[in-house]
Amino acid sequence: MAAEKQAKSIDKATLEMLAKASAEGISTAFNRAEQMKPCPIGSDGSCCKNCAMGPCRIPLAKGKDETPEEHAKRVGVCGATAETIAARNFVRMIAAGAAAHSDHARRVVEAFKLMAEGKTKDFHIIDEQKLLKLALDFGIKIGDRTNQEIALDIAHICEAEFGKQNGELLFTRLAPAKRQEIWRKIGVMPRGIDREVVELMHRTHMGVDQDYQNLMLQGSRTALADGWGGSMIATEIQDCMFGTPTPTLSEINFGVFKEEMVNLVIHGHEPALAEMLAAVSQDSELVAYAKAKGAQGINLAGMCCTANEIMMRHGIPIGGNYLQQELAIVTGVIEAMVVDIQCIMQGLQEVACCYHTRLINTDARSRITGADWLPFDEYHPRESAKAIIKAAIDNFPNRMKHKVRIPEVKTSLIAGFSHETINYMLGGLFRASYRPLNDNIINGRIRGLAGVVGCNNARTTHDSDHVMMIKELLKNDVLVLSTGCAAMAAAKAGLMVPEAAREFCGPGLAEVCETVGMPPVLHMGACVDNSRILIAATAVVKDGGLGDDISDLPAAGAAPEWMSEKAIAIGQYFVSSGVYTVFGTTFPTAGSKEFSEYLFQGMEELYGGKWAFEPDPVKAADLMIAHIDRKRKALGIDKARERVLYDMAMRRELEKE
Ligand code: XCC
Ligand code: SF4
Repeated sequence: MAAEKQAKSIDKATLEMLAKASAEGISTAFNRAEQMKPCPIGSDGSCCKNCAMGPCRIPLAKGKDETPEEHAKRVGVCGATAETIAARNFVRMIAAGAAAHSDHARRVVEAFKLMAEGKTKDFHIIDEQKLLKLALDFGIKIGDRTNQEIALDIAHICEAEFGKQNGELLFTRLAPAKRQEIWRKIGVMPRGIDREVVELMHRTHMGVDQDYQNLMLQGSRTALADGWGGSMIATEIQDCMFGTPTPTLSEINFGVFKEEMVNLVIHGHEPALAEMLAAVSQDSELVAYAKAKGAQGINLAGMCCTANEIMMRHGIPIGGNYLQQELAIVTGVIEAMVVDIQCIMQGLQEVACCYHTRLINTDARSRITGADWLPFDEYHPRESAKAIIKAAIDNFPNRMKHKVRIPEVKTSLIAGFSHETINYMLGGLFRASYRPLNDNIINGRIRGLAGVVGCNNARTTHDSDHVMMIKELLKNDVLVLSTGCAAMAAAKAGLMVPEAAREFCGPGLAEVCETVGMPPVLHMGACVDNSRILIAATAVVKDGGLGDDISDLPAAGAAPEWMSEKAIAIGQYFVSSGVYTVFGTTFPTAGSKEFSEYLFQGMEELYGGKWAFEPDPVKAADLMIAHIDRKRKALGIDKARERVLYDMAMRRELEKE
């Protein structure tokens, strides 16, 4: 019997555009994934090309019966074992991911510094409170100094965090005290971000570190330099300069594109340009110019994490998540797709060529052959943004009318759940605190917390694993915190409105959400904003009653459809921060049983957190729930929970009547 063909997506808009793409002969990641099967040795992490005696490919072990002689043969030319090779490949993914988040952060700090120095007039300090909080965190004198002066000190300190040769990254001080001690004891407290990435690259060079446990120490240190360093710097400085998100109503999916308007999609990760586009897109001169070209106005939408950034702060609608990027162009109404860095498929250019869409590169670090080049000038952001919008408007008359079709699919969402918002929402203006959240976890209405984050992956049904996992968690009273493309999947499935609580949650969680008026899945932002989840987890610890470390919390993390190296870096910093973290789709160390077991078991002894791999999203959710229940038991709050379960059974009975 032929294997059943896997559905490509659960999203109607995506399926509609896939059909259109296929009818128009457009190649997308979806069909390329069918044609290009993953290399089995590479996907297991068993291929090493770290020197020119290789590439060496280590075949899979024969299982338990493997003799020592057979085992000894399964090594590379230099003698590297499957364990070493898998570990080196794994930690190199961490290095790349940490580098990506941190280079994003560095750019944001540079823009912040230009603002503080008065070298650009287009950006300002929007969140003064956060500025002052950062000044306190860093021990900067406030007194009667101006915001600009304080900001400049903050910029210098943040800049120095990248190249710090010795000493600890400053934001690690925000972690629970016990966690900091664990890191110091193991020797993984991160120094400068650049230093950790460089040391990791050195240690994975041919003939250096060949002990997988030792390699993983540097893996953890580098990942922590991301989570409690680069990513956290990005989030905090962005909040200062662009505003800390507060609850915002918006919409998501291709239905946000407007046929009669100039449609501009901003895709990538850094919010500076996106912020400026948002600020000038309704500029009266530009709107008049668009009208002169026959459009009714200018419609800005986001894609991937940039979308999360400007939706969280301004309610700008989201076009779609990672696997929808090529299909957005297939609607035939995108005048320009403006890209900066990360998660931008090279395939976009070929798709753009089949329509009138202009693909516009804006960042010198990230060029796509054939795409237009309109660089973002950080000294003159406003002018750059205007030039880009003008280019989009100029392209409006070139629409190929016969190729236009916008799926009538869009969903409402409420987003903007920064740590500060959660604090305020639960505690109120005068007593902002996490106390009500902790109380509801202790009394069992909320069973636990889950961070569901990460990408889409063309090797699994688009959005399906995210949505199935999240629904299973909600049904079991687990409050979900989400970021990145996972958050967008949840939003498209209608899980980010308060009304979702009644439909999808167990009675305890539903009651809490309805009382507070919040959705059961809290959108916390882009992937760099996973740092917000770390801060929220720390706030729960500090509020008391649930242990004294992140690893004590009834909480778990997951990235069911992950694909990027950034996701591995995120997973590793969650694990190293004490979180049980489940990945789906595929796992990049399967070629080494011993190393995988270290990730799945051994790490827990050191960190109190560990990795898991489970491609079935419902089973993965159940693993998370079982972990949450173990933690509840250890805290002695499992009894309270049992009573609530009884109520749930009663409620089901009531519903039947
Ligand atoms: Fe990229 Fe950030 Fe992954 Fe989405 S979730 S595919 S990394 S856009 Ni960050
Ligand atoms: Fe092969 Fe060793 Fe060179 Fe890797 S480092 S390619 S295992 S010889």
